[in-house]
Amino acid sequence: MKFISFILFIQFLFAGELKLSSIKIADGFSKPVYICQPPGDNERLFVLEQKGVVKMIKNGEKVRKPFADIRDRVHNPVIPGDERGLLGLAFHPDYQSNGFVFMNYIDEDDHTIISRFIVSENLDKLDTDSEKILMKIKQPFSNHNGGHMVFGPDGYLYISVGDGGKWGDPYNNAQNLETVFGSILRIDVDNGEPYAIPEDNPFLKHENAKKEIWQYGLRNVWRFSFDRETGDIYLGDVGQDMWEEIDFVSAEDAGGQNFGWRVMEGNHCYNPKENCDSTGLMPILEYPNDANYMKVLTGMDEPNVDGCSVTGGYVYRGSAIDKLQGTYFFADYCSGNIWTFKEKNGKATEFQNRTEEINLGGGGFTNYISSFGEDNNGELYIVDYNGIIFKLTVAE
Ligand SMILES: [Ca+2]
Ligand SMILES: [Ca+2]
Repeated sequence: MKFISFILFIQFLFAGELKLSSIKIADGFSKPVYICQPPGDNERLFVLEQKGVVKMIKNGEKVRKPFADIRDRVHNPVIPGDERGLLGLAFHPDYQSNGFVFMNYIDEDDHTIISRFIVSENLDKLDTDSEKILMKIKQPFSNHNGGHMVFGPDGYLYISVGDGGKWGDPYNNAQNLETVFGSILRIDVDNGEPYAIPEDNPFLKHENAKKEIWQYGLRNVWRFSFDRETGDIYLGDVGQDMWEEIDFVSAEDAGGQNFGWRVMEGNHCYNPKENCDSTGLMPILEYPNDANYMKVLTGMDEPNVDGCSVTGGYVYRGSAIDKLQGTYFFADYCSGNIWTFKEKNGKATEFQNRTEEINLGGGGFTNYISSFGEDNNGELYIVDYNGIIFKLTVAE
């Protein structure tokens, strides 16, 4: 027993020694915004380019010919700071048998389009003529288009729809269940025409509500994810002028949550500015978003502040870095900061800034982390909007 205690003690001593790093696995992408892997395929990673192209990394090598090119129907050109273009992609859980790929993009007339495509006989090529549009939503403004799509552990497709845009949610869309804006939608793509509403969606009995709504009160969730072990959901909701936030809901509580926007920004009243009804769910974590303010104040192009736009990430469930089990990674698009925490009883614990440690590009540091991604083994990737894909590793 004493010996085991000693071993445990030694392990404890070294527990703090874990040092993370990153390696570049591919570069030369044009404004990449996401990376993912189809179920049942450990050879290929798929990288989304915002202009409307999907590229592959096959057995570690970037493939020249794209998997898909839908530039003919995606809003172009993508100007700096543009929130339009190809924004999300999800492989069907039964992709190996049905070849279904779902994409979320902004078309030339500023609609959000959610479509299903089918892979061609050549498995390295999507049949772009197979497009079947499931949803077409006219965007009132060019920004806040959400765009992320993920299949949940229940097999339903979850879709992030931003509040529609402009500034301060002028139409109060996010609190309005009669519009899909400012929400996470949940649909059944395996039934109905063109899809069905799951029977346990929370607002089915609400007469005028959009029945697709799963959660609401969101400003612009750019990326969200499910913990692949627990089914808990983590959402990165981009803030207005003051606060960026991560929202968390456990798998057993999920459905029907109001995350507070535009009444609240993070933990703070937004509209009205004081004495707001703060019954909206509080974020698990917030950080100040003072980039624009600091820019004016200091005249610096890239002031050293926490950030300006949260990029939601993943709970690490890989096997390569055992000590990271259950650690949630997220980042800020503007400052390049990468942070982690562990959720315990609905609270963020062990919060850490990992930016220097992960040291993207060995010091060739990026300010533009557009997304994280996860492969089938649960290993994590970091997408640099400047065109580079990194993999999270342990320092030698
Ligand atoms: Ca919009
Ligand atoms: Ca909120």
